[in-house]
Amino acid sequence: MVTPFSPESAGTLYTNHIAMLQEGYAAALEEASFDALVVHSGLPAKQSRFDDQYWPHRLTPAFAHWLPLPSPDAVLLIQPGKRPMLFYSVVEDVWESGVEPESDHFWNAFDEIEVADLSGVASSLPRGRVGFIGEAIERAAQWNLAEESVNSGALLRALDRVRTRKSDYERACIAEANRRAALGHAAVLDAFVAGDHSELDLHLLYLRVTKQDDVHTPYKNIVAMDENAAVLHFVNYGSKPPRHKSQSLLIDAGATCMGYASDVTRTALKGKNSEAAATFAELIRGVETLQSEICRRIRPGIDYEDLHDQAHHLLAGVLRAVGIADASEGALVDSGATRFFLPHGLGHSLGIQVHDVGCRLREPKPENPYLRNTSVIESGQVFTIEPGCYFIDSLMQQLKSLPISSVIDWDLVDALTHFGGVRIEDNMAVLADETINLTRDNWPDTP
Ligand SMILES: [Mn+2]
Repeated sequence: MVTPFSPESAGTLYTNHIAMLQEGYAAALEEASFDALVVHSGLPAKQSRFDDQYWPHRLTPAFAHWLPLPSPDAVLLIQPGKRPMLFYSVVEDVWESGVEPESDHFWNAFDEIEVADLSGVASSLPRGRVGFIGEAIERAAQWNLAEESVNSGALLRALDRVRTRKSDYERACIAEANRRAALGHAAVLDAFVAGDHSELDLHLLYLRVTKQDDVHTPYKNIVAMDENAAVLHFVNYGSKPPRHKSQSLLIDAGATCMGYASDVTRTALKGKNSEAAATFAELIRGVETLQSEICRRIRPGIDYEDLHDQAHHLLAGVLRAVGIADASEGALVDSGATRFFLPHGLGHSLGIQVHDVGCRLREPKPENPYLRNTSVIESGQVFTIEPGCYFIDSLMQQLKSLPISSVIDWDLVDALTHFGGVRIEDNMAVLADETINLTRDNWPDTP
């Protein structure tokens, strides 16, 4: 069990997190031959050159790694062996207000320097090779930093590796992000079963229960009913409740805590009074069993891609069990048939970014083109496990043209197409001697 983050209990966790970053960043700087590092928090980005609206500000991930201060144009100076320095300016603005951080546990870790404007940062920079990370590269130019020091690939790769090994503080943040998301999922699943709601209704209900504005969710909620569940990233919510006796719902939605994301998917069905609905219910149970079996197999030292391949073998078993395919598991996997039902990867690294960095160190095998995690599983990693099974029209048409199509019950596939598909996704934290399911451990108790 990981205790979810709270401002009151953050003290030691956060101190240890900063100590880990000091060490990790010092090693990364040495590896990439830098003496110090400037991390810029980012600047508001215009949505279009033809308009004067701005995207919601997203912190530079390396900045968020140190502190959850949601301010644009702030600067962090990191020097091995020294306390990190934080520069920021308070701008009086009649149009905008600053965003307050949700918790103030982090201030003591930095030497804070309030400046009139950031041009003064240049005089505080140490001698030697100073790296710059951030999107606002005009700032690097203002401070006379060498062009090759800006977002250096060697440094970013070294820092990405630091990002894959989560501290206890980071696991607590992701646990709390899961607790928040789980409240929303539970409310949406209850509402779906109890009444007639549109996809838009359920999306808004999720935002309300998780106390998030749409622009603050870690990614755009996927709320898909029936056939829409076959669109892997469906976000064009319908505003009218569907009028069928049986309905499926796929909801893939997360939350954030201190800049850390959760990423959770559930699939539900109501109205099981048809043969096809009963089979789809069986398919949901099959994917759930598959998913928990894969979660059970997570161990340090295993290739994540091997788990992905094992998920295809288990999926072949599910396809056989529900009557979709009548061939051996080996034949269904080797022919590529399972890839048409499960085209995406088993999961991805999770942290500050919902598709976090550092776990796709090599290309996956050709049959797994969308796999975002090809790492060897290590203690400290946090990643998702999200197998699925879908009836995607274009992929079913391709499958029909292969010899293996003769073992598929196409009448059953046609009957199931109405339900779109299934995906079940949890967030897993790997420790040396145990693996923790941050999603299920933080699910609200059913009254
Ligand atoms: Mn995911």
